[in-house]
Parts: sequence; C-alpha cells; structure tokens
Amino acid sequence: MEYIKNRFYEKAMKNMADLQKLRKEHGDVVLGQVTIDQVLSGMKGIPALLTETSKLDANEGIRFRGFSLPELQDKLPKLDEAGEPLPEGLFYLMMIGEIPEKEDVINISKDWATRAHVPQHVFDVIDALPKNSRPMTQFSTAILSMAYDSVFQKAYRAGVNKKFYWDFMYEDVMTLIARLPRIAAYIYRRIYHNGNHIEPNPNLDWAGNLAHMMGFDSTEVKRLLRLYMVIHADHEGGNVSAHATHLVGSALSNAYYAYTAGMVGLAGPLHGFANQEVMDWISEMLEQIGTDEPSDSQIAAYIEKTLVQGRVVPGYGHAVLRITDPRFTVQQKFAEKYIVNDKLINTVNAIYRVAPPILEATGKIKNPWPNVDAFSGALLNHYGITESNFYTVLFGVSRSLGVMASLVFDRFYGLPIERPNSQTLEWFLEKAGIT
Ligand code: FAM
Repeated sequence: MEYIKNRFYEKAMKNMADLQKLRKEHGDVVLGQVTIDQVLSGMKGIPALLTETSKLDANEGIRFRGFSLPELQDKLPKLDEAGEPLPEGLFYLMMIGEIPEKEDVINISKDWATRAHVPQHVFDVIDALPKNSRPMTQFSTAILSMAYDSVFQKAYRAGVNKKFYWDFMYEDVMTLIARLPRIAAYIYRRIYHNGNHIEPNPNLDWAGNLAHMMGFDSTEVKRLLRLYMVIHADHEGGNVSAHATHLVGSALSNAYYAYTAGMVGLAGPLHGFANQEVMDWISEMLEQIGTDEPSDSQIAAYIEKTLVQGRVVPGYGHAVLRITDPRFTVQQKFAEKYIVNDKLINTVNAIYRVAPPILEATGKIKNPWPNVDAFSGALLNHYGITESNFYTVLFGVSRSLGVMASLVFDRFYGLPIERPNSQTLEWFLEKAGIT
C-alpha cells in the first residue's frame, strides 16, 4: 500500500518549506508570556508543541484536521451507511489531511491485515507475566517486547541518512498499529476466558477484528468498537500519552519504545485509567447506597462525600476543556439511539445532571463537566464487555492512531530532541521577588 505513504510524503512535503521558513526567518517571533502559575500548574496553556493530527479547543472540543466528531461520523467512510465510521479513515485523515474515499479506507484495513501477524515471542512474554498483573502492564510489556522488530532502529544503526528516518518510522508505525488488536484481544482472552484464544479474521476491519478476537461477533459490538476507536484516537499533543510518546520519540527511540512510554502514561488514573475508575466509583456508590437505581439526592450526597475524602470524581474535569466533552456527548447520543433503559446508563446520565453544579460550587475545579471516560464504561458494559480493568487497554489501542501518526510527522519534520529548561525552587522564589 505504498500510495498512502506517497500521499503522506506529497502532503507533508508541502509543509516542509513553511516549517523551514518559520525556523530560519521567524524563529524570534514571541508567542506569549509564561507565568509562574502556568509552570507550577503543569505547563497549562503554554504553546510548546507542534502537533498536526488534531487540535483541542477549550470551548468546542476536539477537531481532527479541522473536523469535529459529529462531522466525522457523517463524513468518514463506513462499512454500511447505518453504522459508525471506520478508524482506518480517521488515521488516513490525520496523516493526509483529507477525508478519504471508502477505497482508501479498505486499503488501510488490508494493509494492516497483512502486517497483523504477532511473533510468538510476544505471546510468550505475555504468558510469562502473572495472570493477575494489570492488563495495562501486560499490554505495555508486550509492545516493548516487539522493539527488536523495529526497522527504524535497524536503519538508524546501519547509518541511514536522517532525511529518510520518517520512511522507516512509517513502516514501524503501520506494523505496530496492525498488531495491537491481536495483542489486546490475547490479553483479554488470557485473563477473562482461560486463555481460550480466538484467531484473527483477516477479512475484517481493524476494530471489527478486535471485537471478533475478544469474542464478540455481533454487529452491535463491532459498531461500538469502531466508534470507540475513533473518539479516543487523539486529543492534540499535550496530553500525557501523546506528549510522552512524542518526548521519547524525540530521542530517536523507536516507535515501540515511544508508544510504550505513552501507554504507561495512559495507565495513570488522571488520564486513561479514569475509564476504569469511573466504573469502580459508580459500583462503590451503588453498593454503599444499596440500589442500582439511585436518586439524584443520593448521588449528590455521594459526590459530596467523595470530595470531602479528598478524592477526585472520576470522569469529570479536564486540563483543557471547559465544556461537556463532545466525546461524552457522542457516546450519550449513541446510547440514546441504540439502547433502551439500561440502569447503569441511566445512572451515568443522572450523575451528569447532578455533578456539575456540585463540582462548580467547590470554586476550584476549572471544568465541572464530564469527559470521555464518564460514559465509555457504561456502553462497553451494556454490550457485555464488563471487565472494567481492561478498559484502558481499549483506550490505548485507539490512542495508537493519533500518537503514531504524530510520530511519523515528528520524524518527517526532523523535530529535534525535546529538552525544556528546569529551575530550582530558589530560582522561582527569586523571580517572584520573595527571597
Ligand atoms: N473531582 C475532584 N476534584 C477535581 C476534579 C474532579 N473531577 N477535577 C479537578 N479537581 C481538582 C484538582 O484535583 C485540583 O485540586 P487541588 O487544587 O487541590 O490540587 C483542582 O480541582 C484544580 O484542578 P483543575 O485545574 O480543574 O484540573 P487539572 O487540570 O489539574 O486536572 C484532571 C485535570 C482531568 C486531571 C482532573 O479534572 C481530574 O482529576 N479529573 C478526574 C480524573 C479524570 O476523569 N481524568 C480523565 C481525563 C480524561 F479526559 C482523560 O485523560 N482521559
């Protein structure tokens, strides 16, 4: 499938002239000021990264190459018109910058199917870990164990000219993405189905095959996983998984190393692990209240209690967004369309009614609205994927699309090693005139 690589080259090459001009002629343009508060609050709002694949607006949400999620649900190719778009199409859009034709998307599905073979040693590595080690530990270890396959690493060691790095990175990225559904499904079947594994079906699309190998062959689950893989794919460059991938890649680490770094970041409870935390928090609440149909006032009391305990309400808040996450809304609409009266989904909707004013009243939480993780678990649970400690792996499979596409751009643009400056507390005190 060379033509996708060629199209990427043609499109990205056009940007190269602009990038070079920026660096050579406009490098001294001042972008803004940096305050002590920004540094001490996690570098929020400092424009410090170049990321092409998507852009997050605080008051509007994510756009992939200019397209919002509802627009993509409408425009990206689907297998059947009533279904959800294929994540392959989103990958094409992130790489090329244009909405693909259906044929382009099917070609990516086929390309990934031909690369999807996972070497036996990866399964051996997974099987060597205790069965009860966390799914994200098994997933990250499996990815890391594939690093020896990296063609980028081999080319680098063979002394390839740096202008060709991106080409080898592209090959690694495509192979890595192609293998993920098999690895994720293997871990799922190992932990929850006694290692009763299901072989891939190369005629299925990437997300459809993931559903199949996990043991779900219904149209409904495939449709859900296609949507899931699209909405979790990217959230501009500064989030922990994207930034960690980019940072590690900037040392010219191979794609397997860089993506593993992103995944161990995603495994944190303030990031991708929040999708499991939401489920744990809700079941803890239902257990304590003693009903699976809690009233609004019971939910309110439980939220207050969580805050008093100095814990976060998972699934709420965001480092950038200041509205209900459109990824939450897309899932809510999906549930409205396909699901009738699910008690857990009713509870998730009730929390959405109750939580924002309480969070807002604290006066310190900058965004009292739900994020993507507030809804995703309830949808998966509805369709029988009930093992919530696996959910972050699904997030990770999807996130590969954005962070790996960005890694190809990083090497194409020849972005240098990332090395921000750090200072001691004494320095900050001096700057503030305190000493
Ligand atoms: N519940 C309770 N407290 C919260 C909160 C929440 N949902 N969201 C923020 N806060 C607190 C926060 O801990 C901080 O407290 P301190 O000043 O005592 O340290 C204060 O409010 C100000 O935080 P902020 O500026 O509003 O948020 P941050 O940018 O620091 O953090 C999040 C952003 C997402 C880490 C934070 O909102 C949070 O912890 N949310 C719950 C976990 C979660 O859902 N994470 C998933 C995010 C998601 F979109 C993803 O990455 N998948």
